[in-house]
Amino acid sequence: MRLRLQTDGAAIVRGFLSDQEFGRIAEMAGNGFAFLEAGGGDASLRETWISVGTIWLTNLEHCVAPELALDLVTLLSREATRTLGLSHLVVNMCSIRRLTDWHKRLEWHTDYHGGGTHPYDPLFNIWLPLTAVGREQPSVELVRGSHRRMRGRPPSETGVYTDEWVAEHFPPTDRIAPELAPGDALIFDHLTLHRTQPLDREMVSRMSIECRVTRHPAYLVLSHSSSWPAGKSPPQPRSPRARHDVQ
Ligand SMILES: O=C(O)CCC(=O)C(=O)O
Repeated sequence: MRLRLQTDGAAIVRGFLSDQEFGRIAEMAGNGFAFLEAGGGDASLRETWISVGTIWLTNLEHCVAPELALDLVTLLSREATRTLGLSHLVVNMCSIRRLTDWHKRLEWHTDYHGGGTHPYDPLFNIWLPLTAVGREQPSVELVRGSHRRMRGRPPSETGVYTDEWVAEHFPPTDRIAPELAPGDALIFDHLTLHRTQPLDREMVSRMSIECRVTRHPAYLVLSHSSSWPAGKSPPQPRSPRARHDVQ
């Protein structure tokens, strides 16, 4: 089924990363987690890794060579702009996740209500699996079209919605959990309801990047001002790759 960002609140972009880009990123992410596993990092860096299995993108420079971490930010910004048009990568809202414990999966939520992204509206999550997902390893399950109805809702206390609540408000046929290959991207609106895809086994092992990109005018200005990292040109929209897929 073909998804459209505007109407479905989600889109799949096959081959969002080239094989070479994917290899570099997967290696860097693996090295970041290996650093933490070997006891590296200060208490706050280790805390998010231990509690939720993530490294904030702003902390990656403490886990791998800082120039590699900056390269990753540049690459993600460039690919986001290439795919979504003029946009700004919200680096402090991006993270790398390694899911090894099923109990640390994420329940139904929207990034807007549960992830603190509402000040950046409109915002999209470019979810990049660094492992094939949807069969052996969990994909992200989302409710197609939910972004429209979720917009009017006040922020919930916990940001989490129960399965019963979702079943009551949305037809089961609107739920999708795409199969994605390494290098593919699942892009979704920050108002789209989503969770870690449930699988009928407890063993999981997957890495992914949550890459949050805003189109809020104030941040677009920022992306194209002097605040861009010294020596780096801001990303320019190039001939779009499959842009029609994500309208
Ligand atoms: O990695 C997952 O399973 C869920 C990702 C997610 O909820 C998010 O990126 O907001």
